[in-house]
Formats: sequence, C-alpha cells, structure tokens
Amino acid sequence: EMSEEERAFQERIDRGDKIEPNDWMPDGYRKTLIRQIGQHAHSEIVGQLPEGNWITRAPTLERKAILLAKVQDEAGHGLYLYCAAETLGVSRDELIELLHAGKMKYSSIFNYPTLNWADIGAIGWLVDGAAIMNQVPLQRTSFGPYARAMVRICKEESFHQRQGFDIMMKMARGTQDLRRMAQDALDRYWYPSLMMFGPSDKESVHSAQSMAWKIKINTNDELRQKFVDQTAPQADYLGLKIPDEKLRWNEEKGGYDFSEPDWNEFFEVLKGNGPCNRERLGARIRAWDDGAWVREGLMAHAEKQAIRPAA
Ligand code: FAQ
Repeated sequence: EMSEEERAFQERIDRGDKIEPNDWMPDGYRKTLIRQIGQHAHSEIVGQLPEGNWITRAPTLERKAILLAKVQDEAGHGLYLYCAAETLGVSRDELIELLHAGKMKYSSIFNYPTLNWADIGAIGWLVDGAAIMNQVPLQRTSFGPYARAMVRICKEESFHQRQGFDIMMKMARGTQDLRRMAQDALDRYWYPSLMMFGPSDKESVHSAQSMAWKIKINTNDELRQKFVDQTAPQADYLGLKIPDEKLRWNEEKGGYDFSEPDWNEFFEVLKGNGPCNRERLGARIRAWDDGAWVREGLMAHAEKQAIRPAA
C-alpha cells in the first residue's frame, strides 16, 4: 500500500516532473539512484584503465592526443556523476570506499583486457556505442541532476564512439594483418558489449520498480535489441563479421535475431571472477592510496586558510 506521500510522488513522476534533491522522495527511490548513479560513476573511472593502458602505445601522435582526450572525458563523466550522487546525501568518499570494499559494482565490460590497438577501436565503437544507447534515454530520467549530467555526457560519448569507429575503419581497410586484428577485437568484445545492458528482462530484479519511477526508461532487452539493430549494419559497412551464426534480419519484428551472451560468464564477472576484476580494483585502490598525500596537503592548506585572519 502506498502512503499519501508516495502516491503524490508517483503522480509527479507520471506527469513528467523532474525530482530535485531537496524534494521529498521515497527511501527506495533514493537508494536505487545512489546505486545506479554510483555504479555509473565507478564505471567511468574504472573504464579509464583498459584504454589508459594504450595511451603510451598509440600508433601516431594524433591517435595519442585523441585517446588522451577521451580518457580525460571519462574522468570528467565520473566526477559529474559523483556530484549527482552527492545531491542524494552520500559523499564521494563513501562511494569510493564502497567500491574499494567490493560492495558496489562497476560495469562488467571493464573486466576484459585490452590486448592490442584494435581493442581501442572496438571499445569506442561497441562499448561507447552501447553506453550511448543506454544513456540517451537517461537524459529523460526523473531525477534532475542525473538527467542533466547525461546531456553533456552523451555529447562527449558520441565523439568517443566516432573515434572508435574511425579506428576500426582504418584497420578494416588496411592490410590483411590489420583486418585480422580488427575482426579479432570484434570477436572478443561483441558478447561482453551485449552484457553491458544487464541481465535479460526475466532476470532483471530492478527494472519494474526503476521503470515505474522513470529511473530507467527502457528495459535491458529493449536496449540490447536496439544496439544490435544499430551495430549489425555498421559491421557490414566495415566488412567485419559479428561472431554470431544466428544473426539475421527478421522482417516480421523489424529487428535482428541474435544469440544471447553466455549469462553464466556475466554472473561470474559480477561476482569478481572475470579476467581482470582483481587487476582493475587493485589499480584503483593503489591509485587512491598513492594520492593520499595530495588529499592531505589540500586539507592542510584549507585548514590554514580557514584560520588565517581576513586581510
Ligand atoms: N555490469 O536489475 P538489473 C560507461 C547488476 S557506460 C555490472 O537489470 P539495473 C562509459 C545490477 O547493478 C557503463 N553489473 O539492474 C564508458 C544489479 O546488481 P545489484 C556504465 C550489472 O540497475 C565507455 C544486477 O546486476 N553505464 O562507463 C550490469 O536495473 C567506455 C541486476 O540487474 C551505466 O551504469 C553490468 N553490465 O540495470 C567509459 C548506465 N548489469 O546492484 C569508459 C546506468 C546489471 O542489485 C569507456 N545504469 N548489473 O547488486 C543502468 O542503466 C542500469 O544500472 C543497468 C542495469 C542497465 C546497467
């Protein structure tokens, strides 16, 4: 049974009102947003690691400058998102502590390794492609600060996706070796990219409530389908083959039929058993510890400023 307050809140959501940080909201709404925005923020930050690995090994100065800008954008996205989460009454430090303690998640995709330069192309094309597919509708999410953060993030994300597709195009039209590398990256990143949208709708525990609250706008399977429909023709254009024998246009449904990813693998990655889980979390914890002197220095400076008499 809904309380009077909850009913009024749901009516605001149904009308399309934005909920702002100081408005009354049900505990569950606040908690779900902290979980989702926090996970999203952590994904941006951890998501810097697989690509960061290739900044020093980019094939040209131009590619290096572009990749550097992209990875810096991801740091920025993480910061906007932590700020959006902070408006819900949780601090950035608390969220980071939960991540480091293994009590909060980040996207499964960042637990896969980047073995060569083609993987940077595949990440931009597929991973950023999937990220945008999920984030464009979130610009209309009911929580104001999250919706507004998404507007800017989506603009930058579409640049990221294009840079990835551009790398793939160069490689797919290059020598036979380059083409083979591009195909291999697609082979390895295809199913993990499909997993980014979350478990199938039957297994998605949060979808129903999150959609009623407009924290989510689409189901996981809807977005996965849209992603396949968008990406299959792009693979054709590149002359690469999506590693799925069942992939086929289905005229009746107006979309592609495709194979589901291996959901056991997905749940194993979520449990911490993916190929790079330990490495990624370890790198974040080390970076946090190594940065302690900067945080301490800033605090000491702020304290001195506070006691200094005004001039
Ligand atoms: N990885 O009930 P649902 C980026 C968890 S883009 C890990 O369906 P929900 C940009 C889920 O938390 C990537 N965990 O959950 C970039 C829940 O666990 P819990 C980030 C996953 O929330 C690109 C459980 O499974 N984008 O970083 C995943 O309704 C390139 C049950 O699932 C966002 O976070 C997964 N893939 O739907 C950066 C977008 N999927 O918490 C660098 C915002 C599900 O109960 C380079 N988030 N889980 O223990 C969302 O839209 C939603 O949270 C979903 C999941 C759709 C991800």
